[in-house]
Amino acid sequence: MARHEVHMKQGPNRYDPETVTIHINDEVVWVNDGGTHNAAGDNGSPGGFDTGDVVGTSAPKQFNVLSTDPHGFRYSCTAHHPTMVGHVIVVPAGTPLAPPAKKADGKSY
Ligand SMILES: [Cu+2]
Repeated sequence: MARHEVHMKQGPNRYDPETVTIHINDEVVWVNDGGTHNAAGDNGSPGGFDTGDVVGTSAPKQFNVLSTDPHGFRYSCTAHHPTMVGHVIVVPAGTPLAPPAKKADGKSY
C-alpha cells in the first residue's frame, strides 16, 4: 500500500497536486500548509468522506481510500469551493503510476 500526500495551500487556495493517481487501497493523506481547509467528497463519491477542518501540519488527517471505482472521485474544500477542488484517480493494481509530482525547487514532497 502506497502513501500519497496532497498538500492544502493558500494564496491561492488549492490542493497540490490537484489530481493524484493511486492504486486501489492506497492511502491518501491531506496535509495543510496554510489556511483552514478540508477535503470533502462530492455527492456520490465513495464513502462520502469529509476530513473536517485540517489545521496546521502537526497532525495531518489521514484516510484510507478503498475505492473500487476505476474512475476515482472528486472532492473539494467546503470554504473554498469551487476554486479549491481535487481529483483522486483510482487505477487497477499493477498499473504503473506517473512519477510523483515535484516541487518548484525540483525536490520531491
Ligand atoms: Cu480551502
